Amino acid sequence: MSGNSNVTEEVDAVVIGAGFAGLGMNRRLRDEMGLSVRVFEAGNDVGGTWYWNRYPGARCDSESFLYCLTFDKQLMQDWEWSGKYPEQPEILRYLGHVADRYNLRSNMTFNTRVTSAHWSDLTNRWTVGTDQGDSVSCKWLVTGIGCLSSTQKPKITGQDSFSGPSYHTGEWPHEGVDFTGKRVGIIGTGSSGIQSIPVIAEQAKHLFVFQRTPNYSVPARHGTVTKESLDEVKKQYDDIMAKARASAVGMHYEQSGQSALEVSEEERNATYERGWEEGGAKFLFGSFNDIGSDIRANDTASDFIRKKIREIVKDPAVASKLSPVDHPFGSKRPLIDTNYFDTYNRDNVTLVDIRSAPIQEITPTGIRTADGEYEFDVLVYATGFDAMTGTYNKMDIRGHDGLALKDVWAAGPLTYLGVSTAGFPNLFMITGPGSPSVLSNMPVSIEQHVEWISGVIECMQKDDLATFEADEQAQTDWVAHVNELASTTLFMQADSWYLGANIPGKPRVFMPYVGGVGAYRQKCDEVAAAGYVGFHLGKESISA
Ligand code: NA7
Repeated sequence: MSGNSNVTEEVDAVVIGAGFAGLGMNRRLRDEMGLSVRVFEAGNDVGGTWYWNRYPGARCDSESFLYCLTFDKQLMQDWEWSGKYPEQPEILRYLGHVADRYNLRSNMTFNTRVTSAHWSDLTNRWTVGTDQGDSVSCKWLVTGIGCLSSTQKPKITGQDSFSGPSYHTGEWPHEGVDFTGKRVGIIGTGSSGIQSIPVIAEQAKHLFVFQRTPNYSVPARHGTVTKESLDEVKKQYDDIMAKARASAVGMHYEQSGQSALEVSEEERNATYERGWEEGGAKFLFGSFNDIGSDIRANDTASDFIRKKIREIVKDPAVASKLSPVDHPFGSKRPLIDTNYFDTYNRDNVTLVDIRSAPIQEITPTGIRTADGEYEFDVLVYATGFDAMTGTYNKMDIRGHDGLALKDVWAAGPLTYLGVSTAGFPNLFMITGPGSPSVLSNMPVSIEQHVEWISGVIECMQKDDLATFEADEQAQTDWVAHVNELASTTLFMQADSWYLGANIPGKPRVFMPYVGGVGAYRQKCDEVAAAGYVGFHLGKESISA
């Protein structure tokens, strides 16, 4: 017991977040293991990432049938996706259906943000505080807070003076935005920009795209899917998901076993051409196995995409500005699009290169750059997130002796297996830094963590143990392994959010684990089978 008179509720577990992770964890702990659980969610309903990211064109880059929870085979058989890729409204409907179907909202508290979590060595419990005044005591604390949930809006001189509305893609108004007849400015050409620009361009009177760094993108080849093709998938669902779980990125595709350098130029280009026509992740993963590791191989893919940009974009000067040259293909998050480059052939779209002529200020009527003034009515920030650690650092999480997580992570996140941090017992991070997370099809990684974490809790309950904590040396070794693997890849050659490079002052540390979903799962399973080697399992259960 907590012994704290201010405590408003005592439960076995608190779960933070009601996206895929929070829903899956709640179902597992509450319904399958019989624990008392409280879930806190900042939004007013379930959805997580897909609750907030409602910008035009928002959709997932994983194919629909792979982007799902698999704990109930009947759910997998019953749900019908309508498109090749799941669009944001459909994912939100799916997660709403999951919540309804398993009555998962009944122990969720919405519109409530967790602001603090303090561990007590006296009681071996966490006290979780919220912005609504809750103070909940729990034995287990699980974060399902997403990897891209703290938006980053750069500080730009004069931005508060803008007289029209401005929106961040990651905090999009639920009622939508009507751009009809409006002049629109958008800053950012990452995934959110590349998805929203073609859609906004179709509606707006004029769209100014403020681009700092051009990005590689390949066609998604999005479209509807037939019932027959989904039925075929459903017949083989177990096999497909088994392959996805054992794969590098949580998808079932066969990875190519061939080097881009061991085939003729003609054969290589034919392979890229097939990937381009097929679209999506297959261009990267189905073509050659060394695009991510050998710069000479990578150059062939990067050159191919630049050639495509020159073919698609009619104005050679615009094509040149849209062609990435400062980082290898895939070293930033690989993007897939619908009509992105074609959009620059429209008369109502202007590309503004703010690398050569930076933004000087935002004015009441638009943006002034070093080479001119651009007037518009609505401003869109597609400027990304403080990825992977931003949301952790916003909460006051304290472990032993009041140790603050954000201090422990000041030089970059320290975790063992990306799921636990030394000094913070009984705290589990679903898809935390140091796990494959954002380099994978997220639900596959999320469910792996849900299963592994609940396995820990089951074992602790069976043996009546009180505390579970990462060993400092095991953590140091894991972090070194994560860094060492990343250093062998071309990921280190881009200023990406994977490296924290998009946030001024953030330590330059590669945060996700590049070793692959399958290998990572195997490592986690081995750790569990060996009695959770690298963790301390404490016996003292102290009751107040
Ligand atoms: P990203 O991928 O971080 O893209 C952000 C974009 O915003 C990128 O083009 C940035 O340019 C640009 N940006 C950021 N700050 C500035 C400033 N100060 N001035 C001009 N331009 C700026 O975020 P997304 O939301 O698109 O995607 C995030 C992930 O969500 C995505 O990868 C998917 O996993 C889903 P830069 O490249 O830094 O020069």
